[in-house]
This record gives sequence, C-alpha cells and structure tokens, in this order.
Amino acid sequence: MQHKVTIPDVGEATDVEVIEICVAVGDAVAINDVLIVLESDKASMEVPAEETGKVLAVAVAIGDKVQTGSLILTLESEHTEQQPVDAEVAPAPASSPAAEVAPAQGVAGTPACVDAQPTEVAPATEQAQSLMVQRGNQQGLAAQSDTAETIPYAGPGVRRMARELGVELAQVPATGAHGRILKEDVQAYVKNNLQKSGGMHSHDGGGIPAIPEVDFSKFGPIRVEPVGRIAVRSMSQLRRSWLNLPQVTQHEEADITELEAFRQKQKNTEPEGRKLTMLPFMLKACAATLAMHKKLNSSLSGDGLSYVFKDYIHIGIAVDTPDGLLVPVIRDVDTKSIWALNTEVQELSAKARNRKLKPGEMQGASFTVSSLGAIGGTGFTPIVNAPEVAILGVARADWKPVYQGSDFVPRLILPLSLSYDHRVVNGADAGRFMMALKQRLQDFRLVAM
Ligand code: CAO
Repeated sequence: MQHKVTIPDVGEATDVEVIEICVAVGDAVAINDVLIVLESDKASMEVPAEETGKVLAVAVAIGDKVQTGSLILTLESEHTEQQPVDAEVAPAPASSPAAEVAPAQGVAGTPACVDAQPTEVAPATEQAQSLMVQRGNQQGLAAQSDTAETIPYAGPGVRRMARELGVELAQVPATGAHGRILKEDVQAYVKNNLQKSGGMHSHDGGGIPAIPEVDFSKFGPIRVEPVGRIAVRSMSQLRRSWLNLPQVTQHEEADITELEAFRQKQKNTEPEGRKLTMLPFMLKACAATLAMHKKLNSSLSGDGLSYVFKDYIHIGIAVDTPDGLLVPVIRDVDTKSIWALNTEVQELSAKARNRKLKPGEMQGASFTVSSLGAIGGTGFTPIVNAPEVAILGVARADWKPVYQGSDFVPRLILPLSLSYDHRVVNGADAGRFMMALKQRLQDFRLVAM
C-alpha cells in the first residue's frame, strides 16, 4: 500500500530547510532510517522512517523550505493501516523541481545522504568560509553543485562533519572502500588546507588581525576532535554579535533574602521532589521590568534607522548542554505564573539536554537570561544574543554581611550583570532597568503592581 510521509510537528516554523536527503527512489527503508535532515537557523533535525517500505517518489529537494505537514515522499509500505496516499497533506514545496531525485550512491541497502553544498547552507563558521574561499582562489575551482552524477559517496556522519567544517565533499580525496569518503579523509583535507594557507586563523575576517595557527603537538601530546554542530552554531552567533554590537555590561546586586525565604517556603509546601528554583522568579521580575523599560525589549531595524518595539515578552534561557549552549524561549512570560514558568524551565531545559527542542521553541526571544547561579561565580559579562539588545547574566547568590543601621547583618546577595547593545540602550536606560529589577527582586510584591 502507498503512504505519503510528511514533515512531523516542527512547531510554527515555516522556513525549515531541507539540508540532506538520505534516500532515493527505489531504496528500501526500515523503521528509524533517516529519510531527510532539516535545519532551521538554530537546530537540525533528522526525520526517521516510521515504517518499513520502498521509496516510490521523493517530493522535496535540497534547499526547499518546508513546514509541518509538507509532503516528503511516497512509500510503498508493508503495512496497510496507516495514512493512505490520497490523505490530506500540505503541498510539496513550490521550489521542489521534481517529484523524485536520482538515486544517491551508497553501499547496497545503505543509502548515502545527499546534502546541500556548503555554499548553499549557511556556512558553519567563518573559518569554514575561509577554507572555501581558499579552495576557490588557490586551486581555481568554481563551486560545483552536487548533481546526481557528482554525489560524493559518504555516510551521514561524514556528511554532517563536512558540513560543520564547511568542506565540499566533492573535493575530498576518498580512501575508503569503493571510493567512500571517511572521516579521516575530511580531517586530512582540512589539515592540508590549513597548512597550505598558514592556518584557519589567518583569514582576516574583514580586517581583524589574525591569530596565528600553532602546532600544539610540538609542545606535548594533543587530541583533535571536531566541533559539534550546536557548538559551531553558537560560535558563529556569538562571534556575529560580538563583532556587530558595541556592548557594555552593567553590574548590580540584589538582596534576595526575603525572596529566597519565600521560595523555600513554597518549595516545602509542594509534594516531595518538586523543584522550584530562583530562575522562574528572575524571569517574572525581568518581564515586569521589561514591560516598563521597553527599549530593552526592542531590536534595531536592519538599516539601523528604526527601533522595533515588541508588545510581547518572550525570554530566552541559556541552557548548558553536553553538546553546547542552547537557548529555548519561554513565551509571554509576563502572563504566566511562577509555577507555570517553573514547569516550562524544567521541560525546556530537559528537552535541550536531550536534543528534543523543536526549531520553533528556540525562536522569537526578545530578551535573554543566562543563569550560572547553580554553578557559581561572582559575576560575568554575557554576550547579547542579537538582534535582541540585552541579556541578563545571573551569578551565584551568596550570604554577605550588610551594614544596616548599627550592625552588619547576613543577607543573601544576588549578583546581576546586564550586557546591552549600546547603539540602542544608553547607560542611563540600563541603570534604570537594573534599579527597577533590583527593587522587584528585593520586594517581589512590586511585580504585581
Ligand atoms: N544562586 C544560588 N543558587 C542558585 C542560583 C543562584 N543564582 N540559581 C540557581 N540556584 C540553585 C537552584 O535554586 C537549585 O538549588 P535548590 O535545589 O536548592 O533549589 C540549584 O541551584 C540547581 O539549579 P538548576 O541549574 O537545576 O536550575 P535553574 O533553574 O537555576 O537553571 C538552567 C536552569 C537551565 C538555566 C541551568 O540548568 C543552566 O543550564 N545554566 C547554565 C546556563 C549557561 O550555561 N549560561 C552561560 C551562557 S554563556 O556561555
């Protein structure tokens, strides 16, 4: 029986790009075989087969923009109960050139993913761009497209690695069986290019002085590991923000003795095991303060001539994951209760750590909070997550002696650091924001005012 396979729930995102097609017409697929790989501006997602069958037609092409429900392919299924071929599905992307693609090369029964050219995918890093530029210039090679005839033979892991490093697989000499490109081939190719060019850091990045490449193995044993996809993405975003925004960081301290006592009391009224951290209180206090200090909840238009004020308060929370930094977004923080925010923090951070976040769950933030409080530190300077204009860094609260009247009394002091885009936010704006935030944390009743 024929079945239409569609894009699973990717939230509200409508610009999710097809970056790899891992099957071709005629391929036999088993449950959990990866069919295609999608990528939004912050995450990638593999779409696996949910049933066994044979691919009859592929409805997407690399570079297509898809959304929940878009048709991916038609499968001759071994089962008979699932969605029939004439069921309602969102139409295939308009840019899809054909209903099927030529079979990808691969070992029998192991389809090789066809991926987009690095020039088509947002380049992973400026270093990667550098590699591509060097190759084009030094070897006189024009960018080639991965047509069916020139599809390099490599597995998904190698393709992913190549994409992260910005390497065109067609240029990599293969040493594997039957011309298969191995991870080692990609590493050797990158190393070779680095040596030829004097190092990836030699790319001047638009006039920025280069950091010389160092052969660390001269000084002792080393181990080289590829940077993961999430880390590559955040590197690129951090560098972009750092280079484009004149950033200033302002520090403040809030006395959260009463708030902490309240939190502990609330925690204790809950069934055993229910967690309630300081972060939901921080988010709520930030939302109340942003509502009054709207510049910190704005963005600068692309031409730099207008402020875009947002009537919503969506706050991103920086989450530390084994794969790197991810920033899921909690929407309409101003309208939610502390308990609701607490649940969302727990759920989104768990999803981030399990790589289960959907692209839509990482979009639309108007402000970000980066809390390192559970880890430690007395303060740090977070980098603004452009095009947002401000980010709050929260360090570890500590008991300090505070002079009150005639005595020092122990108070729980929370260090706060606000980094902001100085083109949009002045020191006075930031100072007022921080004072208002501090007041709300010191007397949480103000949040309700
Ligand atoms: N001061 C003192 N203790 C704090 C604190 C602070 N500022 N913030 C949190 N804690 C406490 C919590 O209250 C909790 O203690 P209890 O069990 O006694 O209540 C404990 O630390 C553990 O907190 P948590 O980390 O599990 O939860 P959280 O809500 O504070 O933070 C999250 C959630 C997702 C933000 C966090 O886990 C995380 O990933 N932080 C790292 C963010 C990061 O990497 N930022 C840097 C980005 S730039 O590189």
